[in-house]
Amino acid sequence: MNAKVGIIMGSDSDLPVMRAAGDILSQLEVPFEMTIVSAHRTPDRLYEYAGNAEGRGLRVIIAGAGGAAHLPGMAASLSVLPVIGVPISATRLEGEDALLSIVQMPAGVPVATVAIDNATNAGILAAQMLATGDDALRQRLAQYKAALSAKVHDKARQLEDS
Ligand code: RP5
Repeated sequence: MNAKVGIIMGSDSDLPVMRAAGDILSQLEVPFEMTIVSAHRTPDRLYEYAGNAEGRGLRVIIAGAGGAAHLPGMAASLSVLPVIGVPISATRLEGEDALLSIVQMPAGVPVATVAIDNATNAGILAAQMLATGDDALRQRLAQYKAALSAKVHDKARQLEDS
């Protein structure tokens, strides 16, 4: 199946965090692709990737980066696809640098930013965007949320009974 979500990251050192976005998309049966695109080390590749993303059938881009994290913002500047940014804890500033860099986009060029290292939420948000036009996916998301809720009820019961 053709990828609907493009997951990109600035470095292979981001993979341990970014893998979680792919895991949740697999669970929700959303086709995705994953690769490395560095805004600073491979700017030409970034222009090519973001410029061709929509034409290749992608509908959402998830971009993870640490430090001077320009990848999500630049991807957003080069495409009209929604971009979800994942700030990665990659430096001694533990992701606060990336968070501020990603979230502080100028008016007109938004990036939906999730919490530091929370690639799972980026995957869920991407699926929710796609689900606005996909009833079956909407159903799978509703089941996912119901399972989260059931887990909390179970834990509450266990605590109360202990
Ligand atoms: C950023 O610099 C990457 O997204 C990564 O989080 C960080 C460190 O990259 P490496 O030096 O480990 O390749 O561009």
